[in-house]
Amino acid sequence: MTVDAAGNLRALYAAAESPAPRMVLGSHLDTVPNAGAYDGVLGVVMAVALLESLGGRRLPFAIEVVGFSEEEGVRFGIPFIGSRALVGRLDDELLDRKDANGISVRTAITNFGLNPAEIPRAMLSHDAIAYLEFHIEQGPVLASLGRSLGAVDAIAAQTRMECEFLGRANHAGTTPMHLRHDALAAAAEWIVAVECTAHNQPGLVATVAQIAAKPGASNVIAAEVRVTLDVRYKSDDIRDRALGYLVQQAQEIAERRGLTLGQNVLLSQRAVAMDPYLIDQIQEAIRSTGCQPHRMTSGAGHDAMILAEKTPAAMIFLRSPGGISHDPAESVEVEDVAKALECGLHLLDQLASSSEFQKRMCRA
Ligand code: HGY
Ligand code: MN
Ligand code: MN
Repeated sequence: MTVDAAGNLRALYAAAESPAPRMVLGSHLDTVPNAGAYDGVLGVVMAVALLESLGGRRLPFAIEVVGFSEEEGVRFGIPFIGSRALVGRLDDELLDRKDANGISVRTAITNFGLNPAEIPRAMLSHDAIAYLEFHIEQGPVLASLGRSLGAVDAIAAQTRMECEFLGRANHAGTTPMHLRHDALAAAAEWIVAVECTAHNQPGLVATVAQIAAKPGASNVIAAEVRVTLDVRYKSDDIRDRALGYLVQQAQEIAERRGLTLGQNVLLSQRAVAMDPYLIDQIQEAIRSTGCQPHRMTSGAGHDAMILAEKTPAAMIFLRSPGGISHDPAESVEVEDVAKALECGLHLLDQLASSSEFQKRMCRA
């Protein structure tokens, strides 16, 4: 196993003969604050377990397992740092991005004992012909249908941004209500408007989950409030339209209250379709386990949407009991993990003997 310059863990399971094209299996190693135990890391562990299940058997293609170093975007506000390195998008702008302590991605990589200058060597191998990711669904769909496994057909578009409501601090006891430019009241009005807008557009989700108010004293009217916005939808156009409307609402609220508005887009990720052929193969493999597959769109973002820029990508979802994720109550059913592994073995055998996959191997 090696550690690449972006901190991704990487290991190669050789093919029956070399040289041979490779399939990549992986997911992310990081997670969110107060998280569950499965988001990301389950996919890495399942990739390793799948290789172990081969019992030393070799396939016509090699298998590279990747544990991505950073996918959530918690520390630096911008996600997919690990997988961007594999598609050549871990650029200087992102490397210069700083965390809350003023430490840049570049410095964090160096402090970890790696060399940012070697990031270009982390690129996905040119002989990669597929990327597959096992991941918990993180939502209620499979559990509500009583299904163990899902085949992801697309990953929703998402935008993450920060908005700043810039008002004026003043004394909480002496400033009459009609003379205030209260940044926290403005942000609060907008947060309710964001939720209301999303409720009115079926399938749209919009979340304000971080808020920071300055100066933050209980007897001082807030001068500056920074909030984050996360907007997602299965298509780019509706996501874009909703985002435009929400920003316009923020501007209208700020103007009406005599404030100004700052805004900064942290991530604008288009919706990404998974590879149709791999989706079909996954559904067939799920059926081979005796399970009924469910084809579905992922509301959560995944490294597969980044890898899809360079190689056909697809995902296998495992049921999330209770639909809970990004919380310690996140779980998986042991029998679903067993079914997913069985599905993975069927899938590898299907691809190893498939003429379409042979063609893709020849083109690699
Ligand atoms: O937030 C997400 O889309 C995922 O957890 N990275
Ligand atoms: Mn996550
Ligand atoms: Mn994840």
